[in-house]
This record gives sequence, C-alpha cells and structure tokens, in this order.
Amino acid sequence: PQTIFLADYTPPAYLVEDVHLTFRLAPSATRVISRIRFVPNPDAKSRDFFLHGQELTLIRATIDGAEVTPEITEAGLTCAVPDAPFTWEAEVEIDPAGNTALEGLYMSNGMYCTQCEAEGFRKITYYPDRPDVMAPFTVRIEGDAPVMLSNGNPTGEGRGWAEWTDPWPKPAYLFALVAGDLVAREDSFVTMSGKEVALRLWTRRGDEGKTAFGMEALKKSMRWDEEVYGREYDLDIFQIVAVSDFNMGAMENKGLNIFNTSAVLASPETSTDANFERIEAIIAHEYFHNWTGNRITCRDWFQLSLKEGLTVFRDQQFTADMRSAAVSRIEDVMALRGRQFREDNGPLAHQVQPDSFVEINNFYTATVYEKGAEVIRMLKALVGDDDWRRALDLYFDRHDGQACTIDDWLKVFEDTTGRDLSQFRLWYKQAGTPRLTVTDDFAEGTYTLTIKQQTPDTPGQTDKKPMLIPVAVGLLNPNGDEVVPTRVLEVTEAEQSFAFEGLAAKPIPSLLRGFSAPVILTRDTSAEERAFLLAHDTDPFNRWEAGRALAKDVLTAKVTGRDGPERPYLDALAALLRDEGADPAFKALALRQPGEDDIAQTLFDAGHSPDPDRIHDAAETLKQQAAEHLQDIIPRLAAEMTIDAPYAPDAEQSGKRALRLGLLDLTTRLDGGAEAEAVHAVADNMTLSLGSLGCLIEAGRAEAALAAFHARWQDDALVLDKWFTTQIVHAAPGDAVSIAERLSRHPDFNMKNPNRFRAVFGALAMNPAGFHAADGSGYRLMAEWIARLDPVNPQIAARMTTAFETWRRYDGDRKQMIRGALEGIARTPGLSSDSGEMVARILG
Ligand code: BAL
Ligand code: ZN
Repeated sequence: PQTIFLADYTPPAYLVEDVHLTFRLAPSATRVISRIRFVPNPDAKSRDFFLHGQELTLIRATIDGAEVTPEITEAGLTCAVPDAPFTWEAEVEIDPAGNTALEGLYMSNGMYCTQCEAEGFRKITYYPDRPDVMAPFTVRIEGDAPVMLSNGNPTGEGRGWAEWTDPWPKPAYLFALVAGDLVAREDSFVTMSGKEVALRLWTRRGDEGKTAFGMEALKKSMRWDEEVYGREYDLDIFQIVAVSDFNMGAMENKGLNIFNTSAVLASPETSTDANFERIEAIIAHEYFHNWTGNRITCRDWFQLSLKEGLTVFRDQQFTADMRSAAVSRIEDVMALRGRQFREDNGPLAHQVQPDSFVEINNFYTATVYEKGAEVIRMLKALVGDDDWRRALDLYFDRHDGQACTIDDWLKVFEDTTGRDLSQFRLWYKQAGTPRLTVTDDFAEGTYTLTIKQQTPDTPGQTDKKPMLIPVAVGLLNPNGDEVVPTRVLEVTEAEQSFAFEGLAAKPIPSLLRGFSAPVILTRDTSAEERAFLLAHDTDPFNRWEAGRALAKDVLTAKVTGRDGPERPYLDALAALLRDEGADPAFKALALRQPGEDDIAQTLFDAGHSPDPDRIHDAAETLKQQAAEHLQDIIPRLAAEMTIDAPYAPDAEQSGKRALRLGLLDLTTRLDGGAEAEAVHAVADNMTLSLGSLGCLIEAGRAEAALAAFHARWQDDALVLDKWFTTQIVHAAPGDAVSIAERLSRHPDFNMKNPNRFRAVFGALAMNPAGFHAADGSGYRLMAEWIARLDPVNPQIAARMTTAFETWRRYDGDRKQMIRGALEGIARTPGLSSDSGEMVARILG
C-alpha cells in the first residue's frame, strides 16, 4: 500500500463544471451512466487525466461523443484527452448487494444507500474523487423503489424514475443516493430570511414512531445556527435517512444526511437519556456541516480537522446551550480523556493535521475530531468572543464555495486580530498531550505560579517545541471566596512564572478552569485542598475535577498498596450529595468513579505496570466503601429523584435519572440487587430499565431479567444491541471473554452489521479487566474476530484494532500475548490496507 504525503499535494489537472449521473438500480448489477464536463485547471502542474475508480466494470466510455479505450489500473483509469474543455461519458456496472464494506453504493435491509466519505465515490463511477474538485450534480435514479432520493432539490419524477439537482458545487464525498420502501416524518422550517424549507426524516416502515425527537433536534439546530452564527439553510428541502448498516454515526451529504439508525431513532421505551443526548448532538453536528464542511470544504484529507474539529466544537456549543453548559463540558472532557488522551499517549498518537497516511479512513479519530475541537476552543479563548464571531464571519465570506486548508482558517484569525498565530499552529502539528507541572509560592502579598510545559515524544516526533497554552486560573481565599476571578494565562515558554499581587493570604489556586487546554496538569495538592475545591470552587468543571482527582488518588493508592485519602474523599462526596443547591446531574457525575482504563494510564505514567485485576478490585472496594459511607443519605436522595411527570429526555429529568441510577449502583452493593430488581420490574423507560439491568448483572441475579429483556426486544435491533453490550460490559472480569464468545455464536449476532459487531467486541474492550484476562483469552478472541471481519468490512475491523493500542503499558506476559495476537492479524492472507496500517502502527 502506498503512503500519501501532505507535502506532495498538487492541484487537480482538470476541474469539473457539472456532473450528470443516471443510476439504473438492480441489486447485483446497477448501471451508473456519467456525463461530466471537464475543463483544464489553469493552476495545474500537469495535464495528465486520471480518474479514480475501484471495483467498477467499465462498459463504455466516450469523449465528446467519440468512443475511447482508457487504460485501467487497480486505482482508476487514464486516457488521452483534448487540451480544451470536453465531455466525458461512461457507463459502469457495480454490485451493491455484494458490497459488505458499506462504502460506495450498498444495500442495507433491501434499501440502496451510499457512503462516500472519504473515498467511496470511486466505487460508484470513475471520477476525480478528491475534495478540491467541486461541481453541481444532477442525478436521475431509475428503479422500482417507491422512494428514490439524492442530494439537492427534486427536479422531476415519474413512474420508475426520480431526478434531483444540487446547485451547490460539492466534492464527490458529499454525494448521496437512497432508494427503498421508506416512510417519512414531514415538517417544515422557515429560515431567517423567510424561506420555507421542507424537512423529511425517512425510515424503514415500522420505525416511524421513533422520529419525532430527531425532527425537533433538526429544527433546533437550524435555528441555533442562524442565531449564533448567522448561517441560513440553502436548499428547498433537507432530508435525513436512517440506515441500519452504517460504518459511521452519520454523514453530512449535502441536503441528504444519512444516519446510522442508532444516531437518529429514539423513543423513551427504546432509548436511554444518553442516546437522546447523543442523537441531538449528532443531528446538530451533521446539520452544522452544511456550512463548516459543505459550503466550505477541505482541500485534501490532511485538512480533515478543518471541518471536523470546527463542527465538533459547534455541536458542543449547541449542546451546552440546549442543556447544562457545566455538565456538557464535563462530559466532553471525560470523552476526550477516555478516547483522545488514550490515543495520544500510545503508538497511534498523531497530529491533528497528520503529514501522511496510508488509509484516510484510519484518521477519523478522536485526535482529529475531539482534540481538533479543543484546539478551536482554545483559539476562541485566546481571541475572545467578539473577535471569534468577526473571524467566523470573515471565514464564511472569504471562503464560501472553496476547498480550504487549516492555514486558510488561521489566516482569517490573524487578519481579524492582527495576532501572529505561528506558535498556536503547533497544536495542529505536534502530536502528544502536553504535560504542565505547576508549583507556587507566596511572599509579601504576592502569589506566584510557575508553569513548566513539556510534550512527550510520539511516534516519529521528538524534541517538541513549547506551545501557546491558555491556562484559565482563579484564586480562592481560605474561607472559600474568590479573590481573583478567572484570568487566562498565556503560557508560551518551557517555563514561565505569573504573579498575582496584593493578596492578604496565600490563596488556593483553581487551575485550568473549564479545562481550558487539552493537557495533563500536575501539582502537588493535598487531599484537604482537593476537598476544599470540591466544596467551594466557583468553576463547576474544577469542582468536579477536584472530586475526580481525589478519587484517582484513592484508587491509585489502593492498587499500589499505599494509604489513600479515602476519608476526605468519602466525606467530600457526602457533603456534595447533601448540598441541596447542587444539580443532580452534577452529583451523578461526581459519584462516577474514574474508569479503570484511566487508572491504568495514570499508574503507567507514574512508572508502574498496571494490573487490570487489581485496578478492578480497587474500584469495587471503593464502591463498597462509598455505599457503606453514604448509606444514610442514599434512600432519601434516591426518593427525591423520583419523577412525577411524563418522561422527557431533557437535562433536568436526565440528571435526576442519572443520579438515581448512580445511587442504585451503590445500593446494589448493600442489598445484593433487591432494589434494582424492583426498579427493573416497573421501569417504563429504557434509561431505568437498562440501568437497573446493569446493576442486576453485577449482582449476579440477572438471568431471568436478561431472558425477558431479549424476549421483549428481539425485533428491535437497537435495543438488542444494548442487550449484547450490557452483558459484557457489566460481566465479572473472569466471565467477560466467555460471555462475549458465547454471544458471538448467538443467532442474533451478525458481524456484517457494524452496530452488532461493536455491541459485542467494542463492549469487550470496554471491560478492561475482562479483555486483559491474564490467560490471553480476550486478546485471542478479539484478534480472531478482527481477522474474520477484515475481508467483510475492513473499516470496522481496522477500527477495532484500537482495543490493543495501550499494550505497552502492561506486564511482559500480556505484552507478549498482545504482540502475538497482533502479529497473527498481520499474517492474515489478503489483510486490508486499513487493518494492515493500524496493526503496523500499533506494533510500532
Ligand atoms: N464526515 C463524517 C461524519 C461526520 O463527521 O459527520
Ligand atoms: Zn463531522
């Protein structure tokens, strides 16, 4: 496989003026007829005509009506062409029914659908499949499906055909086609300039009862983008289609978003509060791409974070506005630490803007997305809200209709503010999570913070330069009043001091408020100081952070056999739960212990080889201690969390349910699951039903409940996914692998469905002590299934290899077994370049 380098970028030889496509649909032999008007690109460095194409059978090709015989390779075709504008016509045949990779045109439950990002369009027809070639498309679909959709506006239909025209020039990765027996929820939206837009949310028959929430989320997103960014929708119709077999969460195809059913379909009976929140965020995310991604797209795939980092940041802002800003920030940071820090601190660490890749699908990562969003958040903090908005206006004005680079983006900010952002740009180019070490000093009324920064070596990158890091700081006095409100310190040197003058007493610092930069910050801090901040900090993120840090101190001490601050931690937790002013959602987050993977990384950073079983035992012991310590508070607080109103997936009710389930988890340690059984028996929503089921599994009394759950939900694929997952995630470590293995033989297991595959094997990776079983059985099972999935769906197989990305943390035996498992995958005959690249990078 070939490595592609950013440094090798050259402009396309030919641009496309317009595209006409005709699809004659047939499951195993669809014909695609293309008519494309090419013009020589005046900025090109060559006149070589090359069209991408994979797994296509070329039936005929003409140039300006004259038949041609192109030279066909595995990657595409070349042909002699005129040195002037010309019309290319081609007919190809493809096999949607045989397409299990779910890239290009494929079939899902009898429905035709597409996924073209990043490079799927080349499996539909010959085309310059690169994002800097943008063109308007007209698409005619012929077939017997009752509903046939493509991008843009409908411009004609008749018996057995439909035509769609998208006037906005777009790259091929935003192309979409859907055809099948679908039903729509219909609605409309009046834009800020008074234009009415038809809205349709399409599903398979039987799922139409799960579309109301998605439609509301769409309308809220459309209004929010107008109000916050002045961005109006630009077609007569906006459509979403729910598809059962889908590699990603969703896809922002122009005017025709395609969604994984799990990311759009929702009902109180079948979806948890977390599902509702995720769905609202993904609908917003895909809608927001209409401006940040579609109207302004990427010049090449090295610029992926230009659209993804920005759009994740925008969807995070939206969620903060729709729900609780504090809670959503904490959740965002938990996700960042759980996935991106893990990636950034292992063999898969890479830049937000990589320099090279083999398979671009392997770079749709937490680093490009979530760290990319953190970079944008820092940029906004550095320039301030007013200049942020002025810069965004300039970005949309200057670059509308273009395929841009991250440099174009930063230039907009330099032009708006007059600031030199060259040091800030290192956030895109230096991989790895920066470490900040903070010390302090107080003398004669002056408090001095000294901050050192260092970014560790990552694969292929050493000797990192100091970055520009915004560190938001506030100071509290010992009675809990804030004496210095939040100030953003700009750290630019390897070591730098900041003085605060005129203080009466040594203050308590609240550092990195709101998690103002994606760094690991350490400072010698006593348990008393952490408990003080948990009680008094005015910054809600840092309040939560103080509690989490205490919990981590307790857990790491337990694992390493030291005395830990149990008592201050448990007392602080009790005080927080008694605090009637604190939000239930916040209490629920504070009650959650840091994950076992997080503790493993922390121990590794401190020079230990983490033992997954000991970490699991420590977590269980602490839960038992918390249950005993809080047993007087739990029943009263749990009763207060009862909701006497119809189910609503809003922030208030979700917060109450989250706390109720957090408390139920502790109660289960005391009553062996009796209350969980009672909650499960009467639960009328999926949040309580699934939450209590998890408690029952951990209590070892879920057999009947699991059987009943399966019987009730066997026809609902999304709920069945939860049934698979919960059994593995909550399994005792010694059972997790055998349960996963047994479930992989269950008649409802289907490796061709990405959601179902993830429901079993993604879940196994989420049970760290189970996956890392000392006998290596977890590694062998995972590797066996990755190798089995690879020829069917290389993207998902490659993604699943990340289960092994933390391997260097572990002891010699585990390392050797993981290496063996990875080498076994690497030896699989015909292994895809997707999985091959990942395994090679993980092995290093
Ligand atoms: N562009 C791929 C799916 C997403 O990030 O929205
Ligand atoms: Zn996106």
